[in-house]
Amino acid sequence: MRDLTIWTYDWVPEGPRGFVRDLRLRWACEEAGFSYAVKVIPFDGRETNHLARQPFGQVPFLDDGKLKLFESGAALLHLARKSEKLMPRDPAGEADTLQWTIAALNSVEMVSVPWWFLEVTGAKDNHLTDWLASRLDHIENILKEREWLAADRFTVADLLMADVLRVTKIRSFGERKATESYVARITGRPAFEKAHASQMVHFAEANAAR
Ligand SMILES: N[C@@H](CCC(=O)N[C@@H](CS)C(=O)NCC(=O)O)C(=O)O
Repeated sequence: MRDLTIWTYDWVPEGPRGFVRDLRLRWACEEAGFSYAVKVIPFDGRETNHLARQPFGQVPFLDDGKLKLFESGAALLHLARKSEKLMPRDPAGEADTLQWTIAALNSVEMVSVPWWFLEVTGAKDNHLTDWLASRLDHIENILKEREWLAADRFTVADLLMADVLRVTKIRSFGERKATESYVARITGRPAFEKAHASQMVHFAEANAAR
């Protein structure tokens, strides 16, 4: 029986396909070797229809048996606690993984998402550019020195940071070779490729049926 269920939308427009955050949870499950089901809630009416499961009307959310979690970061850390493949068990390695997981969400994505939003909505002067550049430069300097963010090995922190950084517009903004090669290396993992392909099939089938 599959205890893990990843919830996503029944359909999304073309732009976000391949980037919807259920991908993070699919990817983590693939890395850990967990079997999982994917279930859907309607995209239309999302503002109000599933607030009991995700208070902002968003996806993803996760069921693990009777446990229910929203926020991709919380769900990833929950999965990481179930598998050493995602987070080491020694206290130093675990602490390192936790801090870099939160850094991806709170120090990079907190800046990159509003920056990206201003870009795609055609803002004439994107006032967040210097702020984002500074965060990306710090990441670049770190990635020049090491292969993995935490614990000298692949962890869920790499999964999340690579997913945050792989948004094309962010990567094409400035030349950062270490970051480029990091994102290519982490997203070249078979687990990412499988998760990405599954999401693309999911939304292509949904689109054909719509
Ligand atoms: N902080 C949330 C963000 C979730 C999020 O932005 N989800 C997007 C899909 S990737 C969504 O549901 N967007 C639709 C909307 O906001 O109406 C998380 O990481 O789970």
